Amino acid sequence: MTDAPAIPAGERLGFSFLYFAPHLGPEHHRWFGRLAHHGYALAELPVVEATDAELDALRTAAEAEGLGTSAVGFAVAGANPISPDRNERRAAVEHLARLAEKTARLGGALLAGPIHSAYGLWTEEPPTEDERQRCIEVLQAAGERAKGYGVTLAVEPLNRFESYFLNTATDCDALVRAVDHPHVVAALDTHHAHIEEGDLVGAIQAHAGTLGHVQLSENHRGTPGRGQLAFPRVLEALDAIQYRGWLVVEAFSRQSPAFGSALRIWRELDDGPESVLAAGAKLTAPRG
Ligand SMILES: [Mn+2]
Repeated sequence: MTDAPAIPAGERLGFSFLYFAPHLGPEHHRWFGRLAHHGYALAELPVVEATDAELDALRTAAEAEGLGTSAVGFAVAGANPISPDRNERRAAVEHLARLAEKTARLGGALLAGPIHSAYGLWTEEPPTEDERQRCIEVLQAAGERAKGYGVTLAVEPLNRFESYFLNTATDCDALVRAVDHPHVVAALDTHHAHIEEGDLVGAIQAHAGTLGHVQLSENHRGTPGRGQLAFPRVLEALDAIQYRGWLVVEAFSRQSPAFGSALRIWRELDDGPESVLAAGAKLTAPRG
């Protein structure tokens, strides 16, 4: 736990570009200016499919608007951290190291996402202790590689419909403690937590020593503040554990139709990007 003074939540507010697409191009650069306009300090950018040239262009565009960057990525089939195949686990370390390198190329210091197990891969069984041990070893090695890039890896639990391996804050906290590497921390996404946790405040308390990244996302993943998430309670609970990291608004859409379908978003959830940006910025605005 840090004794650093609290930076106001509004100055730690970010927006995830996954709202627009999983693979960003020049057509997305204009949104950095809109983030800055709405008061965001950070752009969280998907890096899995990004080329170095695209990362350089994104960094330039973000910096021109005075925005910091973080990255979002995930583990993939063929490089699954929990695979029984040793070569595949080596590939997982390389994949995560490459994501950390891409994060640094963006000028960022944090990569968040489901990096614990390959996204979309199922055994049709609950997680095993062997899988957990493999994950710990891969994240230890990946954390050491990330450290070389000045990047911290934030491990994000997903809800049961997207991952069988890591669903809850308690399990994530225990995993990160077992990894025991200064460049590996826990992440909390309120969308997943809303599904999996009995009590969101309790989940945040369970993270007190390991939480290094937060994504603010509605139960329906649409416009934040227009769903069932009690964001004021979440922010209060984060203050209470002296969380000092980023607060990244994560909403999804059909802006990229294929990505929307992959996320099972079958209807319009919002009134467009400007409305979502404004609603997200309101989450941390002083009340009263
Ligand atoms: Mn998330």
